[in-house]
Amino acid sequence: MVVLPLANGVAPAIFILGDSTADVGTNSFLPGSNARADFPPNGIDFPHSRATGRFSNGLNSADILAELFGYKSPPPFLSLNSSTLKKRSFTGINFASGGSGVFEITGQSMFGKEKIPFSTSSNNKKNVVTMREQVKQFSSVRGMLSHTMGSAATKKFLSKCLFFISIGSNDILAYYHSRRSIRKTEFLGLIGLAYETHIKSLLNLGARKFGIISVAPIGCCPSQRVFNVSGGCLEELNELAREFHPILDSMLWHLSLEHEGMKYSLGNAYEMTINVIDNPLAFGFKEVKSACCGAGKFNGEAICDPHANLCLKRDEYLFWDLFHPTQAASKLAALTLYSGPPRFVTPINFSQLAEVR
Ligand SMILES: *C1O[C@H](CO)[C@@H](O)[C@H](O)[C@H]1NC(C)=O
Ligand SMILES: *[C@@H]1O[C@H](CO)[C@@H](O)[C@H](O)[C@H]1NC(C)=O
Ligand SMILES: *[C@@H]1O[C@H](CO)[C@@H](O)[C@H](O)[C@H]1NC(C)=O
Repeated sequence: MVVLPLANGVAPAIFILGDSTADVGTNSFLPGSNARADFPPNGIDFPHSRATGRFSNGLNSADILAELFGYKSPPPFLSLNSSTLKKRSFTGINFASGGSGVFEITGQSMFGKEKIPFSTSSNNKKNVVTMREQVKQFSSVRGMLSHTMGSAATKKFLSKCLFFISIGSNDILAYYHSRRSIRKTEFLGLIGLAYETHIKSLLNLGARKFGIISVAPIGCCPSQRVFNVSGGCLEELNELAREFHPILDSMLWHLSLEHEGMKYSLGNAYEMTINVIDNPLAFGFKEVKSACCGAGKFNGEAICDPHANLCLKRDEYLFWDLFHPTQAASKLAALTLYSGPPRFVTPINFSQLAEVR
């Protein structure tokens, strides 16, 4: 007889997939990865100032979302051994890997978000866990649940679990900074299709409740402002991010018609973030252009490492490093996803997603 440890939350478990915006230390387990943050001053505001591999001064949005649902933030899949994996399968696991993208190739050989070129030629040292591999890892978790509970109970269990996905920035960055051999509309169509493939795989594995986060105005990241002589956002990059949202919206809507019991909530990271950049003071931010930690123009020309500049009032900054938000900004984002209005999250917010049957 198996007793399901139903946590305080209304959903029995939370599974998180995606890139560095949701990575809680996955890449620290990839010895060959260049996309990592397991060194100070990353984590300076984390308990014991520990650098956990999060691309943040403290927590990221995945952590805070989990907390809002009454959970401890799910640990990285790669940190689990056979016994902890079994236990965690019932409460939640985080598969997200910094540098990964919707496309299999993103983060492997193209210009990745972490901006460090590397070679894929000789060895099989992994740089990232790709989205397809993350889904595969979840599939092994499902196998374990099935083995323990039987397939009918697993189906029922998974239909109530929440699946958070935050991915796409790295694909768009890679496309923008590559030779762009295909047209924009074609690129957006392809990324939509590839994303749909992942969601369909998860649906086939029993997932039903999706909390999806679209792409933020990545043209406003310190690392991208550097490319604008006037110091403004890179408009073309923002346009790609903006146009990605309706593609996700229609993909999810169509899938929800085709798959019984599918529910979703789509966070508009673009609107949420632009709103803060346009009215920083209203949200308690004083600096929305420069990163707190980094070097060069806007602190956007080098990663956050022990040699970087570090700001004092981290909560007044929107950006922690050249690409990623501070803990303060992540907190705001998570709260907006959890209980925000339709301008920022549709057709329902994340708290409603958990409750809906
Ligand atoms: C979203 O979340 C809150 C808190 O759960 C809920 O009360 C509210 O009705 C929702 N907001 C909107 C505008 O849908
Ligand atoms: C698995 O990890 C836990 C916690 O990290 C540890 O206490 C336990 O001994 C490990 N179990 C096995 C089978 O390695
Ligand atoms: C650079 O920023 C300005 C606003 O300051 C904007 O008008 C312009 O379009 C941007 N240039 C590029 C190449 O995105």
